[in-house]
Amino acid sequence: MSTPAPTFPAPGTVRPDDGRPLPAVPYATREEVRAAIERARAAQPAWAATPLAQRQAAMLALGRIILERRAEILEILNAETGRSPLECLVSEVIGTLDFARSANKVAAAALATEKVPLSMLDHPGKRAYIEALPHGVVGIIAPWNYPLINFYKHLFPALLAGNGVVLKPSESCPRTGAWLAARCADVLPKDLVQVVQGAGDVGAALLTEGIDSITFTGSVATGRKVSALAGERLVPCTAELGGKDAAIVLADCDLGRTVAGIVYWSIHNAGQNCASVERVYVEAAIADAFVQRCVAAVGKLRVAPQEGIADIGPLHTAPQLWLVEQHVADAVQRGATVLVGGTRTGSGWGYAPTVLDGCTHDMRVIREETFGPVLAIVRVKDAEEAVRLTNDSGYGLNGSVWTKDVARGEALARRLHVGVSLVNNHAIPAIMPEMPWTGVRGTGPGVANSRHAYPAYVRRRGVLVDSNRQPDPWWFPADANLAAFADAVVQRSIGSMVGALLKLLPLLGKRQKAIREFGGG
Ligand code: TXE
Repeated sequence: MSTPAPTFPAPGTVRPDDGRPLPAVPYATREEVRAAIERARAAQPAWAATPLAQRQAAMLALGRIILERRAEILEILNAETGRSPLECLVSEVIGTLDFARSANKVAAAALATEKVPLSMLDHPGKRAYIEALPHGVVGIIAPWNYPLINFYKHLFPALLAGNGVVLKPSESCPRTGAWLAARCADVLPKDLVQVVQGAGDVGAALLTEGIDSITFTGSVATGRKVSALAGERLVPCTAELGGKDAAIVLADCDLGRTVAGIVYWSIHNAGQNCASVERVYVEAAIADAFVQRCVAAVGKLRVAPQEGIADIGPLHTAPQLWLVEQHVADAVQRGATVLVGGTRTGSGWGYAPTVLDGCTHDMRVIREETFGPVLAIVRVKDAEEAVRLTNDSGYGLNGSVWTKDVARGEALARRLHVGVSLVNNHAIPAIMPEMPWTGVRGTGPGVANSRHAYPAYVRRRGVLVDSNRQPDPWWFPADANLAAFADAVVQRSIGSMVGALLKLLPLLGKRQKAIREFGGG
């Protein structure tokens, strides 16, 4: 039973690392949202008409200016997330230009016009192709856990597809989105990228004020609301929601590397990663050794603020800190043991990296998205039990298997009901523009990255050009020759081609003559 939530400070007004105040950022009105969409829409047609190579060059310029002016964004990210500048650099900024380069390659394939192969026998004189057209103006609604990456994973492909964009940062980290919009203004056509600040009502206003497509990253509850409103308005929507990722540790794993990898992917960004390892299923045979090493490793981690160098930051919001404490308390109440951590750090919304042993399937820390620096360990008999428990979840983003027997690991990982299966690693496809980032169940069907994410940015148009001077044999009038023609077509499909063709050709001439007469000769 969870206790009622206390009152929290207004989002985005307190530094997570030390509690110092941050100036409030005004929220947009509905009219301002509409105006922002219209400004982007006015700039979009000229942008869509520029050659793809020019748009690709602009993406490199955007990636470059973000890196060149990284000191500014690191200071903003440090203030809004409480992470050390080094952690902000490594987790969100360092890969920007490489991401743009890869996004350019994915775009070249995803936006290429596809020629449709047609049988000249069935479709004489016809040619057809499928082209990709921008939706118009794409809205990007982002959460607070990665205030920059959660924008540019959609921003680059949406722009490459020829769209205008409206950014809607989380109310907890408005300044990062504002800075990103300013960098877009430095290198892109005026007004092409807009930013609107505010909370849920401003996010909802994007949909009611005319956006042409929406991409959403955030909680399951809000993802459902956004998807429902988009559905009502028949606006394309891709929603990437929460996760409850599991890592399965087999007895034959490389223990040192496995402990280091799982501690990283569980505690990275203070666990505030939709694909953080939230549950570890370890085979009983090595459980004691695994737990001891995890405790030793997690006990060494430093939480910002620590003279510019720290392994992780605090929780980014007060509600998140409170939720993590609720989950840990529930686990302890149900029999789990806190082996390290389990308390606030005493600075800002810092929470000590925590290892829970003896977790069971009924605990909130195993069933619900904790989204905090908590490594919850469940001891299992064998791999089969681990797979069963992993799949018994309301989420399905990543799932990983850690073993020296890679072939067995791959077979087990592909039995997990998830969007991304991994062996001996976790979560890294999130920064690979070529790999689809997607999930099942409560994680939502949305896709980020890869050409499979492109329905959020483009619609497909089919084009068919008919240069055949003869009418199609199926047109009016229906007559005895049509019946004979249809029978010969069936014979051709199920029987001998040659026999059927000998019947078809004379009938074809009769049909074409009758149809021309029907049309007046
Ligand atoms: O998410 P929200 P929050 C999970 C994590 C966390 C929980 C809440 O478990 O505890 O979500 O985080 C905008 N129409 N994740 O509160 O509410 C909102 O302004 C349109 C997982 O940040 O989903 C913000 O910009 N927009 C996730 C964005 O949606 C609306 C990362 C996300 O807010 C809206 C973050 C509405 N009705 C949190 N209501 C992940 N998958 O990585 C809110 N918003």
